Amino acid sequence: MQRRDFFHQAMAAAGVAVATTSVSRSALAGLPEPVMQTRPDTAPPWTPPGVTGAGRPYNPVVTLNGWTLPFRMKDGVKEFHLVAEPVVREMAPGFVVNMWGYNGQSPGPTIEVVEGDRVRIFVTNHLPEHTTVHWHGQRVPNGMDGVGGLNQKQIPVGKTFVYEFVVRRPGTFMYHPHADEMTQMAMGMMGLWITHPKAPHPLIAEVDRDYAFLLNAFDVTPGAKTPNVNTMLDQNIWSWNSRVFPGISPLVARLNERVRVRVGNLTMTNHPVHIHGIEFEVTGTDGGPVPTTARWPEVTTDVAVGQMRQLEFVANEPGDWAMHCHKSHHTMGAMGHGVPTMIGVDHRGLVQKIQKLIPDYMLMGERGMADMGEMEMSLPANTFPMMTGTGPYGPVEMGGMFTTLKVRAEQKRGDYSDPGDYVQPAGTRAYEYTGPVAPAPQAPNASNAARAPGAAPAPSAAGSARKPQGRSHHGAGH
Ligand SMILES: [Cu+2]
Repeated sequence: MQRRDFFHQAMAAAGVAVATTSVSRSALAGLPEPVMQTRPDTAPPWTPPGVTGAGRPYNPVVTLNGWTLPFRMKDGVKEFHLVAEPVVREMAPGFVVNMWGYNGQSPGPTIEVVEGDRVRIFVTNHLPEHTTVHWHGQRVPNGMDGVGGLNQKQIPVGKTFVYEFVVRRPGTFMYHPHADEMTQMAMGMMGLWITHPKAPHPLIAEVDRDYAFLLNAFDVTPGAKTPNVNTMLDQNIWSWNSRVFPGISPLVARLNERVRVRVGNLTMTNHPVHIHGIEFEVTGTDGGPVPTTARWPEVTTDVAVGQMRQLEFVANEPGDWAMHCHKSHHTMGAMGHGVPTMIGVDHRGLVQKIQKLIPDYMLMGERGMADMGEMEMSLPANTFPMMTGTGPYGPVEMGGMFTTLKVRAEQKRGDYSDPGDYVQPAGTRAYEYTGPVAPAPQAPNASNAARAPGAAPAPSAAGSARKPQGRSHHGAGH
């Protein structure tokens, strides 16, 4: 009963559901009761309240649209219970995907420990096939490294394996299967692992806010609910912690707080993570803290496949700042491939004719793609718009790997709630010039693509503006 009460009290505020089966004495002696998360909201930071042996106090991480897995102490060992299982993840409001994950969600819960801890992780396999868990980046005994066939037998369906090791290195790590990797990661099996230093560390700053998320990607045909697992590079859903904007929580900071953001990449391509409004330094990787002399200022850092990056900055510029992957097609929502570039192509009169044959036909991108942000598209039942999300000044025209960094003077310390839209001081916003305009000079051979909307098309319009349509990734909206 004590165990149940502890979990209930600790997790009630975080919206975490504890399995409702009763706990027998034998269960307490054996497997820790699995803790399940039923909601995709960002859970408040979690620390083990009053647990003896839980290590020195640390400032816990906040996992974007995720949560931290509670443990129990048993004879000085931190015991966790991961359950690998099919889950249904809400990637954005109205858009759910059948995934595989851990303890009710994809990604799985963040495991958060202190350097020097001995951990024992029970992994129960409720997937339809075997699995393993690899503790990416950590120093572990060879038999605990989780590569199926090489380090251990894969965990059969229905069985529970135990991993046990001492956490040797502080830093930012991940966990994921090393069994049928392509399928299991394409289905969303992954999680974060954070190890706090056991003592003040010269290269690891004490920060006010510590955010963490994984870059992941899926290929979900618009209207479908299950990812295509054989897709190698052409994923169409680009997500952070299996969420897409506007379903991704903002990163919130009080003015002048020091903020750390831990980003790991388990997609099949690299992601240049870009933050507006401030400059940051990469203070650590999955290999460890970066020496101070090896750091330099950045506003974008590339996170390659299988890498982790720790970004740190002082949030000293108030506002709502965009934070996104700089590959522009990664801030797009679901869309099919093979869409030709239509800029400059004159469609006047054509749409109505096509709609007689295909009622759903929609003209895409005659003036660029910005119109898509406000167009009411008729969408298949289970997907999200290609560009989505609205700011105080209209459509944001981005989806996918995008969120905001919200810096406020009035945000309270430790308050992670969304402060709403930033109110810009008077006279500090871009505005329309309404004075006289001289005719713009034009180059003699100006491209047809640059003509003003509504202007008469040049004779070679369609031929010159359309890109070849051979391979799908030459399409505009890929
Ligand atoms: Cu990207």
